Amino acid sequence: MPANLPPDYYAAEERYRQAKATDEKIRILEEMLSIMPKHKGTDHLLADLRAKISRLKKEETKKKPGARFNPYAVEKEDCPRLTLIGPPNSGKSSLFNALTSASSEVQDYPYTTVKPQPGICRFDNYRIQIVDLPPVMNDSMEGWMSDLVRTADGAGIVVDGSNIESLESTADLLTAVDRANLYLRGPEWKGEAPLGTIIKSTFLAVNKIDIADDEAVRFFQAEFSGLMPVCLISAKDNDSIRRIFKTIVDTLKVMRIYTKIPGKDPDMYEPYIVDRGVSVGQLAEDIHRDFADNFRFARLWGKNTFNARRVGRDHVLEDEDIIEIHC
Ligand SMILES: Nc1nc2c(ncn2[C@@H]2O[C@H](COP(=O)(O)OP(=O)(O)O)[C@@H](O)[C@H]2O)c(=O)[nH]1
Ligand SMILES: [Mg+2]
Repeated sequence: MPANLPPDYYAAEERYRQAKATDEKIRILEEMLSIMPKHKGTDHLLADLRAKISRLKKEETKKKPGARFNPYAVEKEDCPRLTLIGPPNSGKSSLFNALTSASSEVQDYPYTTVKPQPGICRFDNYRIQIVDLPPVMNDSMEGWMSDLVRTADGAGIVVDGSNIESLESTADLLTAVDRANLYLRGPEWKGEAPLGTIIKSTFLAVNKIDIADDEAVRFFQAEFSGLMPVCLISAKDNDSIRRIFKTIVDTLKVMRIYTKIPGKDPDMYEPYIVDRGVSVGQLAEDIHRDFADNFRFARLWGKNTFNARRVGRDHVLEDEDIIEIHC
C-alpha cells in the first residue's frame, strides 16, 4: 500500500538531512511523525521514525554531564571502538590524526598526549571510533587506561620502527599490558587466554617506516608476527593509512549493513556497523525492539544472492547486504 505522504513531510525530511545538532534532528523527526498519516501503508515509516528518535534520544542523554565528572571518560558512539596504545613518541597521535577528522597534539618530544582523545574514522562508509591514548611508561598502565583498552572492541599497538631504543620501551609496554591482565592477540588467534585475563583483538603497527631502522623492524616482525598481524607503516603516507584502515576493520571483525524501508530507496550512506556473522534477527534487535518483536520476514539484496530474496531471522548477513525488515 503506498504511503501517500503530504508535501510538508518531504520538506521536513529535507531539513532533517541538513540538520547537524542532535536536538534539532529529534525535533524535526518528531514533527515528521506528527505530519505522517497513520494507516497500514505508513507502518514501516512510523516504526523507522520511532527507531531513529529513540536512538538519538539515547545519544542525547549520554551527553548530559553525570553527577561525577570523569576527565578520562570517552563518549560512546554508535559504532565500534578501537584504542591506540604504545610507548612514548611512536606516532600514535600522528596516526590518529591521519585516520580521523579530530586532532590530537603531535610533538617531537614525548608525553604530549595526557588524556584520551576520541575521533571518528570514516572510510568506505565505515564509522569507527578511534581513541588516542597517552604513552604507556614505567611498565604500568593507569587504571582508567587499562579500563578503556579492556572495554573497547579492539586495540592497535603503535611502535617506532626507526629506532633501536624503542625495543626497550616496547618491552615496558608489554609488561604493563600483562600487569593489566590484558591478553592482546590477532583476530585469528585460536588459543585460550590465560585464566583471569581479557583477550582483545589487536594488531601491531610498526611506524616511521620511511626512516626505518632495519634491525628494529626485523625484531618487531620476529617477536609479533606469530601473535598478531604486523603492519609496516608511515603515519605520513596515505597508502599506509588505507592499509592500516583495512587492518582495523579486520581486527574489529565488523561489516556494513544497509537498511531500506519498503517502497523507498535504501540508505547507502549510513550503514549499521555490526559484527561479522550477525543474523537478521540480531540486526533487527539492534535497530529497535519493535522490529525484533514484530518481525515477520526480511528481504535481502546482496553480492552473493538474488535480489529481494526472502529470508528469516536466522539468516546470517554479509558485508554490504541491504536488508528490508517486514513487520
Ligand atoms: N618520519 C616520520 N616521523 C613520524 C611518523 N609518525 C610520527 N612521526 C613523528 O614522531 C614524533 C612523535 O609523534 P606523535 O604522533 O606525537 O607520537 P605519540 O607520542 O606516540 O603520540 C613527531 O615528531 C612526529 O612528527 C612517521 O611515520 N614518519
Ligand atoms: Mg601522542
